[in-house]
Amino acid sequence: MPSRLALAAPAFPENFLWGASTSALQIEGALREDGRGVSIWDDFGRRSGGIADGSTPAEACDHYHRWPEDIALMREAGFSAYRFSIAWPRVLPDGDGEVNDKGLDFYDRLVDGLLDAGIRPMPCLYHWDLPQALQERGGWMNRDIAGWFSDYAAIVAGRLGDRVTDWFTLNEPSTVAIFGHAYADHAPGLHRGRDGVLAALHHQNLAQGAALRALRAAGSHFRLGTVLTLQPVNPVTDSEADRSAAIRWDALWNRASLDGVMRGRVPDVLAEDMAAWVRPGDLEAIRFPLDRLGLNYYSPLSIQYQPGRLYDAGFGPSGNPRMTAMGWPVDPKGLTSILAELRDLYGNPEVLICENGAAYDDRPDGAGRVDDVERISFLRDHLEVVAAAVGAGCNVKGYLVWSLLDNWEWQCGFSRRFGLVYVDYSTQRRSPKASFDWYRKVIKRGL
Ligand code: PNW
Repeated sequence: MPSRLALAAPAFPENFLWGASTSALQIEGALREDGRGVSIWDDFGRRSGGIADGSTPAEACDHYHRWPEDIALMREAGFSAYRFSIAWPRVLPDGDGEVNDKGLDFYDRLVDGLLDAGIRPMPCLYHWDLPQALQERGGWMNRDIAGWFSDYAAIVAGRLGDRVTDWFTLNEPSTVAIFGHAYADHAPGLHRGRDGVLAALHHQNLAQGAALRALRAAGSHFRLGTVLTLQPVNPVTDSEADRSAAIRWDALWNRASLDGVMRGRVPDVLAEDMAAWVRPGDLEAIRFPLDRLGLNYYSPLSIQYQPGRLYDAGFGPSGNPRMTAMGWPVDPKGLTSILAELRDLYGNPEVLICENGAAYDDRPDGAGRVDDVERISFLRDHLEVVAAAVGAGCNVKGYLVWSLLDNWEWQCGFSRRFGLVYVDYSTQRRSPKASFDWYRKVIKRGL
């Protein structure tokens, strides 16, 4: 007879961290309250006309006022960790100079509330809401931003560092660089091509290195990380043109950030162009021994040769019929290969999965329930991969779902729902979806 053990569901280590992630701009609202300055995303939609439903993040989920209710939801789900972001313009309305204590007070209350609920706060210092005043000085294209960002990091650590030990610096620098500085569908909405992307990548790397050192100086016991979105990049065909386009895209999307912080290196295919931005000593300043790597995983990418696009590379069909409402293919094996690569080629760093999740067309039934079976399958399939990777020696220490709440999904506005909790934006009523109950059970009893 087979032993019961052999049939046991995939297991997660003790002390595995469970929770979810959010970001300030996507949930807080209250953009004009308590002295917050303007961010590049506040009015981006109106300026660019590029937000799918014409909405703004002015109210979002009103988390700025409803955070106690949101912490109660996390507690109910049994979270042990929560990653949120700190809005730079709440802390420094002009990006540097005068500190706005009222902005810091909000995060003070939030951190205390989380600790009271037994949930570990894991703030990320930059999730895309750059102070507009800094954009006017060049933003991520100005090398001085390394100093602006590390000063901001030191201020936040000075205020919260007596209670917060886990810190992340940037969220997805490659998304910021490419979507914000070349494709223009993210703020600041620039069409600056290669120069824009490489400058923004390099200056984010520099800023991250400077901020990590400032945080280390503020707390030798801090656990420091940064958050990258890593996607296996597959050429659409086997042609030489598609394969070399995929190598260039992999360098831009994954390696410029990953090899920067982990190895102090610029990927070969970018080295010549990047040389315009790199000064002596920069690569040493970028490399940093992280305590953990934050990993966001959504899907693999299919890339093909498209002359005229950024680095003559563009998105092609994945051929995968299983897709989320974002049009992203569902492919948990991509996560397997990223985790194996971090183990085999990058020294098996400690990894916290900081985002994984899916948007679906959720609609409450007559009783107000959302039976989001597709999200449950998505999460289950990815968690099985995580459990298997841990069994295969990958150093994954936790898993955070994107996202706790439905929220303001950047250029998609409110039209895409990623939450474990449904939000009715006319009343701000929160209703846990079926996936919320499912996740609560997984946290308690395993898969
Ligand atoms: C991440 N892509 O963004 C962000 O960190 C979140 O704020 C966001 O809500 C979430 O994923 C869902 O979109 C991404 O095009 C944006 O590959 C774009 C891409 C990936 C992640």
